[in-house]
Amino acid sequence: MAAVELCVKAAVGSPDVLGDCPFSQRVLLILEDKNIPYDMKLINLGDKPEWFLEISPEGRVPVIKCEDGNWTPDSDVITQLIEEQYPNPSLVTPPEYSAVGSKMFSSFATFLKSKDPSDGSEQALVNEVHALDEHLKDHSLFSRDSFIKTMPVKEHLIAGWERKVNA
Ligand SMILES: N[C@@H](CCC(=O)N[C@@H](CS)C(=O)NCC(=O)O)C(=O)O
Repeated sequence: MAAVELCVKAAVGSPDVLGDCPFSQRVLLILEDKNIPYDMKLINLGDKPEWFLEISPEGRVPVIKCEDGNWTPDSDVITQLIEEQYPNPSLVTPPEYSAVGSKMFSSFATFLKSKDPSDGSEQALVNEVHALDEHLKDHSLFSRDSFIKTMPVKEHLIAGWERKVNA
């Protein structure tokens, strides 16, 4: 058994397949890119096992167990923990790229809330998306092995969101 164990979301309707949780995917990508061996445990969030609720009382994934033997929830905390325990290769964004996409969420939120079509919020969002698009042309993420290996299939992505959209 690997030193690292990770609970992630199983696909809705296919509990033996990796599902569509961006927080789980984020941690999987980091483990893959750092070449850290891990055991992945798929959790059916529609039917959570007792042992899982004991290690994750809020019933959320991802939850990770590293070499210290403790289970840790939350992808932000897990990301920091992995970076501390496995510093090489570092996945910290180089300072020269740290601004790329950094205003994506705020510009999207401002655009969505805007009631004035001429307030520039649409253009600000377009500029931000364009800058990220340009960056990705030279720094492709989506063709990386780690990305392909941890990507949920389209059907499971739709199934994962369907419940929330139709609720
Ligand atoms: N802040 C948490 C959010 C984790 C989260 O909300 N995960 C969802 C799945 S994507 C979950 O476990 N939801 C519980 C459920 O659906 O019962 C993180 O960054 O890890």
